Amino acid sequence: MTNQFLEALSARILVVDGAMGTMIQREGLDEAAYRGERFAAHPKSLKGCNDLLVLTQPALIRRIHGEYLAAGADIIETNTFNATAIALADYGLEGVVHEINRAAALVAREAVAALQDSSRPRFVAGSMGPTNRTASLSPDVNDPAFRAVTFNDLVAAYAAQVRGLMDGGVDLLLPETTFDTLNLKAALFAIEEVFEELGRRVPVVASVTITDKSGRTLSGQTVEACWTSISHAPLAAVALNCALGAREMRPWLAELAEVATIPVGCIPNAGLPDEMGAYTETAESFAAEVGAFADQGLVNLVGGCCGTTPEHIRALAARVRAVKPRTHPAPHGETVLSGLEPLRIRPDSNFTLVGERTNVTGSRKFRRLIADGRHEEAVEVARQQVLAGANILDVNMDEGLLDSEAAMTRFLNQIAAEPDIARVPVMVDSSRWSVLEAGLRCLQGKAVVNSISLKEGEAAFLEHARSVRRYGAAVVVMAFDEQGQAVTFEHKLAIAARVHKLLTVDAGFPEEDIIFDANILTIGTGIEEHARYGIEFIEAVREVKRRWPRMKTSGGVSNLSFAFRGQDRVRRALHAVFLSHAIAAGLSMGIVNAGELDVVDDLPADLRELVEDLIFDRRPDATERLVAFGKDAGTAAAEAAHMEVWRTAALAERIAHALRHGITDYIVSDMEEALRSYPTPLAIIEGPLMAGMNVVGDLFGAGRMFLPQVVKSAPEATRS
Ligand code: THG
Repeated sequence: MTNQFLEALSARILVVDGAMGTMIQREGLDEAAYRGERFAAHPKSLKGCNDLLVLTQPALIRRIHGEYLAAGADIIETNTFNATAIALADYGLEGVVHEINRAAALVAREAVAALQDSSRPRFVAGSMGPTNRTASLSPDVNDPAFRAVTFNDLVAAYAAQVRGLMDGGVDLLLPETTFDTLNLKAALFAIEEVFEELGRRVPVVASVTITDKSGRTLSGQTVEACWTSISHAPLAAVALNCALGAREMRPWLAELAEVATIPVGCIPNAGLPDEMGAYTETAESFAAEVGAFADQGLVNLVGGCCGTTPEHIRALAARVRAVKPRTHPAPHGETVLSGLEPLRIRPDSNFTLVGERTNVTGSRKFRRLIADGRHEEAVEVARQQVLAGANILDVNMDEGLLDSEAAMTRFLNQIAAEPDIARVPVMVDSSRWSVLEAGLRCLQGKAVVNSISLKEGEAAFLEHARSVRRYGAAVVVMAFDEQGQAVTFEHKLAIAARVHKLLTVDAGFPEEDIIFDANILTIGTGIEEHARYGIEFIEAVREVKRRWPRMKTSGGVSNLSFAFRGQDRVRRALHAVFLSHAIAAGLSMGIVNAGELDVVDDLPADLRELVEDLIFDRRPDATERLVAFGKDAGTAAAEAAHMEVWRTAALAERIAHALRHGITDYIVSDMEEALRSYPTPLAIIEGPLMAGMNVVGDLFGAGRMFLPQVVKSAPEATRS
């Protein structure tokens, strides 16, 4: 279907109108003017309620639209910035939401119809402000998990606004001035809901506000993280508006223009307000600043926000008329998730670690903390996982005695207030859809749903998949179907093929947002049928990667070793060896105990052989031999002996070992010895220290060491 707005947007730089508020302010309307006849007896003061003017002073609003159109605006915005039940509640006007939005669209349409210029089409954009409440932040300093508005409240409020705007005949919708991406995601969710309800859609442009020079939204996301959070929505364009003036906006506009695979807009204020609150940029300087962005190929859409007037728009429209619009980059096909910051999983990326400890079924300690309401200590578990190198946090509240939906909501809201945790994306882990959905409603970032499957058939699977997509999350799909859990290579691949087709063809999922989990099942149980579980997983990963290179693979690594509970050294060795083979086969990510990963090359040869015998089912007595090793290794004396063998090696080797493991216990004595054996301190740095770091570098380069392990070795090198 061709759409005039989309055609115009691809043909030239489009100009959006300027501020409505500035123009209304000039009129100096009093209380009576706001009320008109109809609201003369309204119980609350209405002065300042600009959105009401489409009902009480429609001629004024129509005239302002006309001035912007005459100035050369291609797009005029409806006077509906605050026209949601949430924002209008301040005035006691929740009851006229539909009416205001419909009337505002009609008034704007009339202004377009009255224009004596058929040289090009003009468009009416339904303006949808952020509301006066924020879904990702707590207004209560004593309770970081409190929210004054929920995702569902916002969806309901926005849906009502969208119905009114669509009823009035807008050409596009413009959720704008986003300071919290979760509010915007709710707006986009509501828009899709109403489009579906009406069986009709219009293009959508989303606009975000960077509030300060840190380049982040008020709710803490970087520009790319925010773009990632909304990249699922079928947007016609994405823009930055408001807050900073054009000059201060430049780096963030450049960042958006770099990553956005759709048209980009820039709708700044008329500069930063001075001490009196007045906007200082003249029409000429404003047009020059924004015009420069056009020259630099950064924009497809320009316009004015607070403080701009028809003069600003006239100058701007003239300035960009002959400038070519930006060409946007093609979709890159890479998996990108986000918390406050983006997580890009590129083909050459290192293995992605998903922290497993924030799971009430996977950690006794975490379960206790959640059950006892020790929220702050529970948050520390998340922090530990991220500090230990987790790139994503798996959060699971599936415990019979818990209200899992409430526990999920509370915990996600709580960690949202911790910048060093909220930095990373969240994987919402539950076997219940209601819990997954509760989690998605708390997350402004692009999250991962863990998991859905074909267990209950295709219809339920597709319904959940479409819903996940509307929330803007990636999805883990377990190798499970109507027949049950897939244990063989063939069954796993058959499910992967079905899942791939259903998700990409029927549910509109991009391949890179699908994470296939081929089931890491427990080995070493003594049951014959379990012996090949490790092999079947690794081979399935290899084949999935070969057939669908953009699809990701994952697995719960600690499942593998449940049979060795209590024998930590064996469990860790199993995880390290299994992971090294699975990663070599193409495994993209794994749910692991971050901070408890061994480097496979450091395992003693005998243990490694025992572990490989078990994983690759190389001998029938592999389990018994490993259990026997585990019993011996479990004794305190054996642990101590193992720990200290490396201390008997030569100095250079000891330094290399300490570097690899981040062991700081012997720095002083080793360095004293080095100072005696090497001619100068520089010789130590250039000799054994460099050699040690090179080993770390090589292991990392070969994918045999993970970033957190490398980072752990860095302080050792610098302290030396
Ligand atoms: N695939 C997907 N999601 C998953 C799994 C999977 N989520 C849950 C699980 N499997 C992955 N997470 C864990 C977390 C902890 C443990 C295992 C898997 C674990 N816990 C210790 C135990 O049970 O022995 C408990 C230790 C303690 O209490 O401290 O091993 O496969 N998609």
